[in-house]
Amino acid sequence: MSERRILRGGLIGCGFFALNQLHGWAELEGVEIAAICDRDPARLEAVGAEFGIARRYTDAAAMLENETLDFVDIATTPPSHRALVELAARHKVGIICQKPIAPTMADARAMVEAADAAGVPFMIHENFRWQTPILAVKRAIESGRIGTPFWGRVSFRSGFDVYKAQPYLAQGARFIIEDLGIHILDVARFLLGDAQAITARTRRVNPAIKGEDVATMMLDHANGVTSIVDCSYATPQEHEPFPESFVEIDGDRGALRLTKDYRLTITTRDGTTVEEVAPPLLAWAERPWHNIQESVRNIQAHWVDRLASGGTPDTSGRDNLQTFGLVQAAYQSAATGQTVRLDTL
Ligand code: NAD
Ligand code: 89Y
Repeated sequence: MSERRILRGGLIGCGFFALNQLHGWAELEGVEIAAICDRDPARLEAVGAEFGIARRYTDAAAMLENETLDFVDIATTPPSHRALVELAARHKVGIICQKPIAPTMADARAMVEAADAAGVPFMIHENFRWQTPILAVKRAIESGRIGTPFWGRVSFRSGFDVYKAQPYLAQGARFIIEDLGIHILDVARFLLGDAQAITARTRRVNPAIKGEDVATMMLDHANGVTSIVDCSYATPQEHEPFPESFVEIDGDRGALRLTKDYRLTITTRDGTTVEEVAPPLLAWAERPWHNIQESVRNIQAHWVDRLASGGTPDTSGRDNLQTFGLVQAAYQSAATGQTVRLDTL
């Protein structure tokens, strides 16, 4: 029996969220982060020392030139994504790239084409669908207990101060749909199928930020399901739910609800069951982020499996064009007041 070779990854961008990615990789067998890169030398040194990674670069091109890697894990902010993905494609290594894939649809399409032309796997780090409670909802739908879904809602409403750890979120012309709504839209696709059109309304409530911090969206799914995706960072609550997503799905035989503290309730004409579907608190994780942190490890394990089997990752760059298309269409709809079909983008 042959032992599987240890996969070698290079991580680009050692900022706030990359620390979760480094912890996640450190937990997984069969993979190691062999080198790291950040254009900020101080960050590079601090993160290299914390995770015991000696091979450090301030330039991604130099890292790819000097290291023999199986893949790169791009954890920078979106303006750098396209150039880094194209660089990695030229070096013929697998590519993981953080969400949002890019600033524009044209960039996103070019990145997918670059990876395809190079023949390398390309996965967007779209991790929310890998959260334990969301996977439990998916299994509940697939069990058939609520029958065929006809309506859904995925909701994320919070007053948590996200600007403290991610100050750039307060500075962009676009905020909640591009940063957070993108995950919630992806969860809606994951649970209810692809959507072909979207109608969106947005608001900025917090005067200290530039973009929108509230969005209400209605999706027309290809299978006839209608869903609502609503997001807010302007909603303080008595029991702050950050970063829980709540889900409501009605089917022709019953309904399910994922509510606060990870309670999954399923009601049919035969009665109601309640299950706790909370994520585990990994050794390196911290509340309230542990739900997101566990999903990082889960999506990384999926990447390792798909690299080994040669299969396409579930959240491939091509798949993500659907989620990113919903983001772009939502902004267009909010600007024009019209419903926007994805095939017009
Ligand atoms: P950050 O600003 O804290 O870190 C980004 C780092 O990348 C910085 O250290 C910067 O110096 C470095 N960098 C930028 N361009 C570079 C380049 N060309 N070469 C090398 N280094 C470069 O940002 P962050 O908050 O960690 O966010 C990074 C990405 O992660 C964003 O796309 C964000 O949306 C995403 N994110 C995802 C989740 C999730 O749950 N999936 C959560 C938070 C953030
Ligand atoms: O950047 C965002 C993300 O991807 O998940 C939560 C977050 O950190 C703040 O909205």
